Amino acid sequence: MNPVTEVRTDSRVPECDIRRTGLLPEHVTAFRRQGVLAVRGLLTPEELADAQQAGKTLIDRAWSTRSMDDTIWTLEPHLPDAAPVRIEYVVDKARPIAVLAGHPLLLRIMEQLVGPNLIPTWDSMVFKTPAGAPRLAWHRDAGLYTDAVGVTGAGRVIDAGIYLDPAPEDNCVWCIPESNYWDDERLTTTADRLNASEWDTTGAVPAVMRPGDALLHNILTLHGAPAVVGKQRRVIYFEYRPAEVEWQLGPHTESYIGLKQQILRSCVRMRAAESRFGDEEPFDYRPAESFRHWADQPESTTFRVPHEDHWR
Ligand SMILES: O=C(O)CCC(=O)C(=O)O
Repeated sequence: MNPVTEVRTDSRVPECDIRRTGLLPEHVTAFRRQGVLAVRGLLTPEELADAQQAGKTLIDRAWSTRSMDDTIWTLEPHLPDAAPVRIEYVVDKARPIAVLAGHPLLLRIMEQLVGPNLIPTWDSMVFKTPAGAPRLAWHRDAGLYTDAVGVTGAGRVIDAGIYLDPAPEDNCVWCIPESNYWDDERLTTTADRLNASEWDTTGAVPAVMRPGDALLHNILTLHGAPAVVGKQRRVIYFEYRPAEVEWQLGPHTESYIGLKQQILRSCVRMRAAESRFGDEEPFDYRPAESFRHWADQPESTTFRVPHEDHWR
């Protein structure tokens, strides 16, 4: 195999050095087969620093307010041992994260994998502070479909996790390659067996990541993460789905599509307006004509579109 385009598929997740090779057909195939792909070096050092600062500000705010607004804590936040572990709607909460959501390289990868009608769905930051975070049990992600493998076994509903901190083997996401094709029974049996002890990685591979990398996973890929104390790991998750899947199967209502397309277009514009990205070719969002719904909705004044307001 040509070493320049080698896709590793052994005991590690397949990977792509995005700024050197771009996303090659072999990366697409590896992702579709294994349900996971590490995209190395997505962020420039400057953009990484901005995102790290934004992540810090959001976590500091959670600690100082001890609020549960859009924030998940390990325990009731007033308890002394409580720690925040997740913040929702981060594109609305920090401009550098909105600018990140307009990242042309990321969006072009998503266009290739999700298809031309991609829309952003979930945006969150999942993190471990030095105060600690419990194990994230083995799971598939939320918003599943009846007959999910038929809809997206090959991976058109994708979560992109952008790493702000190192994720070494003892503090990274582990995943089971090809579990994206498993039926419900095999999935449940395996997850139950693995979750029966504190941390069992039988059949799994570690997704070791560096700051500025992105880990793409098919939402059907079985994954989890060990408990950790004394280390920081912050990951910004952007999930994408094809608008035609949302339109026909949900989980959101049809009106959600136009709102999220408005936000995507705004993030691309915000990024293009920043002179430091002057050399960059902005992402050209061109869904099929029948899936251009951004003008159907009143112009949104917020980047926060609560899922619960748009469930079917
Ligand atoms: O980043 C992590 O530790 C895993 C996050 C995850 O799997 C989830 O939030 O569903």
